[in-house]
Amino acid sequence: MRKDHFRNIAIIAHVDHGKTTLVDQMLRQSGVFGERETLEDRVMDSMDQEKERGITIAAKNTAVFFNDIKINIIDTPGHADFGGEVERGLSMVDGALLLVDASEGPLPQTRFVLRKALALKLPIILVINKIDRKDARCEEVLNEVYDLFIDLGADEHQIDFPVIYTIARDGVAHAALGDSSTDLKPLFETIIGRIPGPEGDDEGTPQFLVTNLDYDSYIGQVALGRMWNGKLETAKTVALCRPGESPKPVRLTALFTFYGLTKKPEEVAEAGDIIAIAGVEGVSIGDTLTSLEDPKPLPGITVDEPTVSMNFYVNTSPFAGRDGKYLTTRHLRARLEQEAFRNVSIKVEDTDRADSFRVSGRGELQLGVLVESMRREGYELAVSKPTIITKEIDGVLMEPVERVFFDIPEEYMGVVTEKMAKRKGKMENMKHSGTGRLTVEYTCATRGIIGFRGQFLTDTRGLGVMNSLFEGYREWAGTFRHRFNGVLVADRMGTSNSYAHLAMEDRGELFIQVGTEVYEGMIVGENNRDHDLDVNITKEKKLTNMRSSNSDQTIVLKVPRTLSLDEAIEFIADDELVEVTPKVFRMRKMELNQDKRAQLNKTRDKDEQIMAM
Ligand SMILES: Nc1nc2c(ncn2[C@@H]2O[C@H](COP(=O)(O)OP(=O)(O)OP(=O)(O)O)[C@@H](O)[C@H]2O)c(=O)[nH]1
Ligand SMILES: [Mg+2]
Repeated sequence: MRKDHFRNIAIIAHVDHGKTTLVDQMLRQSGVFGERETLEDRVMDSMDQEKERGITIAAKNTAVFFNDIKINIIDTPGHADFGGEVERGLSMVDGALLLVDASEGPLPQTRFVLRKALALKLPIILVINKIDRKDARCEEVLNEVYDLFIDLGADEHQIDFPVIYTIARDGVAHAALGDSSTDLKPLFETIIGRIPGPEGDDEGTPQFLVTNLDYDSYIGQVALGRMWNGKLETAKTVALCRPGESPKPVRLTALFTFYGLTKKPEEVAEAGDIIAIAGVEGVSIGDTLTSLEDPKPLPGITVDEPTVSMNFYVNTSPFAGRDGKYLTTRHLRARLEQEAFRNVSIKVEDTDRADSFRVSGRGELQLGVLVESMRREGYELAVSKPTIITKEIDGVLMEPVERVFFDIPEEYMGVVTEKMAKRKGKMENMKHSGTGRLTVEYTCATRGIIGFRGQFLTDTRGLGVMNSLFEGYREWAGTFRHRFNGVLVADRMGTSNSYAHLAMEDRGELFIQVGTEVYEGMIVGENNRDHDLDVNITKEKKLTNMRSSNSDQTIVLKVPRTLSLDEAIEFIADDELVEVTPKVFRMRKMELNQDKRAQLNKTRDKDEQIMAM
């Protein structure tokens, strides 16, 4: 039975193409807010890190009404690292709005999300957004999107998509460029007209598939998903089914449907709607809630495999425990397990060390966001450099490969070519845009891309754009260096001073301010040379007489290079860690003791020599 009073849609796009901004306007124009209510911009980006980073990290649900039809909307993230959120979001809906920036056109993540939507046979509405941009090129972009559909093997029916032109920021949608529309009505009408209502049988066996877990400060732990069939009622006992386990009776304490930014308590939830439930202990993603008498579980949820992993350690630095609340292995384990539980695209495993866990995800940003969340919650920890996850297929060692897209001013082609060659990248395509810019496409081992983004932005003075898309697994490309310079390492505990800072200026570039407390093994700067150097950054100037101390006053020190936490994680090498506490982060050698480190280096050099023979 088609339930025509519902529509379930997801909004998908490459990062920054305007999804969340469009949802703002859909909320405003559908009357779920009072006239006077002020809405902050991108209100769905409600997490602190989403606001700070200006990107969506977690998919979120909302619902609006148009002509008495309830439209459940899922706003998804556009950054590739959060692709798992898109996959889960798409599994709940009957159609998708594919947003494409009117100037940038389809970009790598447009391809990823469209491929996922097409595989689920979802009808698509193309929304060409930001048509107010001076450099908008709607017609070309439309053609590029057609090409993309064809390239992805879309069938005729799918290619016959409607096109809407929008200025999401102003809340205007046009069915045809230049028509007189002043609001989003054409978009709402197209959603109602072109995306079918959900199929579902209210009289059938209830089937609610848990697709997302969320924490609500009022309600506590909630499970989100779609009612595929039947009805659910509060205070009734139902069966919780998990693939591979026998059904378990559970009682629902509360049911909610979505309405604007709120969850509305309901007695009954009907087939076809997207709902949230509370009160079911231990519920996890992929579970089905169904009838106890005649359980009909749905197949669980699968998302793409993780490609990158990082080790999380208990903080063992000499400064451990100074500002954190949660310090122990037990704390770390509990928090990481909670993360894997809430987010199926993250996996947590034990390692051969009791105080460390291997955490795997889709990319370094996803893992970086987790580290940042943990420090804000009061955890102390240390993390290693992100490494890629290799696989053995038919006895051959395989590694993940990305397709990397650069959009750069022509003059930076040289430096990009050189850097990509060092990373064993292979140029696949190059196009002149005719405006002094180049688009260049490479395939490159994921290993080569980790830690490259920061470098690339510096190399192109912030004028380059870099995007990458997971391509698949290829044969291991052999070893190459990740960082070409060594580091300056503090050789003792103490406080850095201006005299020692000045003395370091010829050696390399410092990362710390004068007056920073350091410990033996802590990284204080980048060496100009390719090896590590132990330095005394606490060394005081011996005062020989009064005059020389006067000359101290004229010292002008170079400003140290400050790295963000993300940049520090990108920067460190295999034998280094980033120590993270709620207040600070520091880079350090894994082995703090300089004698032991020297010994390790000797053994490693010898191994390398043997390997080279
Ligand atoms: N000129 C112009 N800018 C827009 C328009 N719509 C959105 N923007 C801007 O584009 C930027 C990104 O908007 P978001 O809504 O955060 O994009 P998003 O697709 O949700 O981004 P992610 O969720 O991180 O993938 C913001 O600075 C918006 O103000 C538009 O129609 N015209
Ligand atoms: Mg967004």
